[in-house]
Amino acid sequence: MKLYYAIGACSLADKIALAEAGIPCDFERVELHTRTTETGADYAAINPKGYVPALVLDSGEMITENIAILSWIAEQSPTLRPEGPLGWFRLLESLAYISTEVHKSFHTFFIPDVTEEAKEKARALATLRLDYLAASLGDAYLLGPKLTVADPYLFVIMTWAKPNGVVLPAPLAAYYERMKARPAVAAALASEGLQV
Ligand SMILES: N[C@@H](CCC(=O)N[C@@H](CS)C(=O)NCC(=O)O)C(=O)O
Repeated sequence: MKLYYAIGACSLADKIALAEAGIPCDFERVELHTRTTETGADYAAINPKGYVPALVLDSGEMITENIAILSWIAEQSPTLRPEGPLGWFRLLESLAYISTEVHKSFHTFFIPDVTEEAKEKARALATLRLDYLAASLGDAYLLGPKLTVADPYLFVIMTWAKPNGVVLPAPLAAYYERMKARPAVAAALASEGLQV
């Protein structure tokens, strides 16, 4: 199995979730500017979407999109999804919110030459989305007392907050430190040379 990733990108969520699940995986770095991988391969030929993450299974089949990859990991490792009859749907609800509302609200910061006015609007939107999560945070993690695959996704997006002037609400700042202290998270950050 191989995860195509870029340094500090949302693919870090999948790397953390794979480690938390104990699923062995190889990693190949993608240079997003050139769409080539560290082995010199043409990434666009591997994943025509051109962006990370992409997970190639041992069968050779490829899964893209964080929601799909993280759901696949949760299916392999049921401890990483919430329990109860609505557990699976709570997970999808959470992944969808993180992807389409929180992740998307940070998109502006990665557009080259974006105006300060656009950044200010993006900060306001990101804060609104994070405020909702701060208010609905579970006992220790997003969906309750135990970690699910939604947590690494939210955590990785939160690593982009400070460098872009987005202030984390207090409950999320504490949650951020809790996540950082997990060995799988610390190891994944170190593997990409990140200090967050
Ligand atoms: N819809 C995709 C979005 C993934 C995404 O935004 N990837 C970013 C890194 S966080 C990327 O590769 N951007 C480079 C590009 O779009 O060219 C998903 O949720 O997996």
